[in-house]
Amino acid sequence: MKHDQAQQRQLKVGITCYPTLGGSGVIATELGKLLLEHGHEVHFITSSMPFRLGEYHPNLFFHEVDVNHYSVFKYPPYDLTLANRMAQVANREKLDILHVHYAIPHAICAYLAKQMIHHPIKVVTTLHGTDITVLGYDESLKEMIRFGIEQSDAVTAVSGSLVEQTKTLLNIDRHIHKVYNFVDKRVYYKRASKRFRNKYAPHDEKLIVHMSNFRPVKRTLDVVKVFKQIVEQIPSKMVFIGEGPDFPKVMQWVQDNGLQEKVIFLGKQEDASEILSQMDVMLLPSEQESFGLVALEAMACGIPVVASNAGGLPEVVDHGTSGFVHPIGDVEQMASSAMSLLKNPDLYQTFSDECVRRANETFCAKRMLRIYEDLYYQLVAEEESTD
Ligand code: GMT
Repeated sequence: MKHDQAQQRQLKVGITCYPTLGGSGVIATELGKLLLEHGHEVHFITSSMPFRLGEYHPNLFFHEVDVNHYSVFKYPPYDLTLANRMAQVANREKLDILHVHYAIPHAICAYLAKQMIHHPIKVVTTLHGTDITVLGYDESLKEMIRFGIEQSDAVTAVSGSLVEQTKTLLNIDRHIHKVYNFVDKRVYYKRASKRFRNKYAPHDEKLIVHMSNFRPVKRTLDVVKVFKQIVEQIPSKMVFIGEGPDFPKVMQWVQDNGLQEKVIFLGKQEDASEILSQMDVMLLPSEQESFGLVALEAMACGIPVVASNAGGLPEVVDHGTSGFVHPIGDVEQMASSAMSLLKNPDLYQTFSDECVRRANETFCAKRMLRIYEDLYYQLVAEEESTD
């Protein structure tokens, strides 16, 4: 079958990701929803229901990977159970594509599953960052990551920076497609709601936001250090969304610096779109960030981002037009850039407009869907032309 003939038909796509809170799970889930809207059949093969999956759809299936904790095993065999489930589902449902998010362990599970699948199936692996930028340095896993990437039928990475890092670090020659993350503008947009502002910023204080899982790579202490400089000059409040390992350190720092009344900890929020759209500036000073999906979500709501220049962040935040990027750890410059926006309403408005334009054009969800869809069709057509 030719490429354009293959393009006519509905595809059956299996998606595996870590379904809990986190950018990779969000992207995998949102892609699944877009594929459904385009008439495809989508099978999530995951350890639990992806958290943003939404309402019932006749072409949507969820296959739970239920890991048994047999006492003979010291470690629960998630990887093997997942590979077995992938093969079961693919054989029964005649899946065309297995799209896995994260090389380790998901690309390896898909490779294993493929050996047990009785019809041609193509494996697409999307790299999100930690699998390369952290695990890629681990000698006990490096060969396995390289193997997973080389054995996939197609590999994508969420930024140009991640493509380059993967090739260099793992010494990989094969083509890796750069497919940026995306944002759904029906969810992330400048809203009229003032519910958050009315409660937390009744005197029109500026609202600075940071959203993450508080892993050390997020450098959350830099966030409060930047905020301290801002609040000394501009009436403002700091809003933290999320929780994680460095959370206690941040709480302690806030207390030691007498900022308790100025800092709001909201904890994990399943849908932060309404809150984000009422903020003024986002801070994202990460040590590593292959893309920075939260920055894009903020931009789509018209919120400029002040970030570090780590990984893919400079590809998302265009320095000097939609936000600012500064060297990792440079809290002085980050504070100064944030204040230049907060003190100058005209400049702020220009940046805010550019954020929305950039989020909706450069990172348009429909465009990214087309790229993934074309990749699937190309792989299926290759297979069918060899039949
Ligand atoms: O940043 C995290 O700790 C979560 C991680 C994940 O698995 O969701 O995020 C990674 O993937 C996101 C979606 O592609 C990217 O936006 C994040 O930048 C990336 N995190 C890192 O590179 C540290």
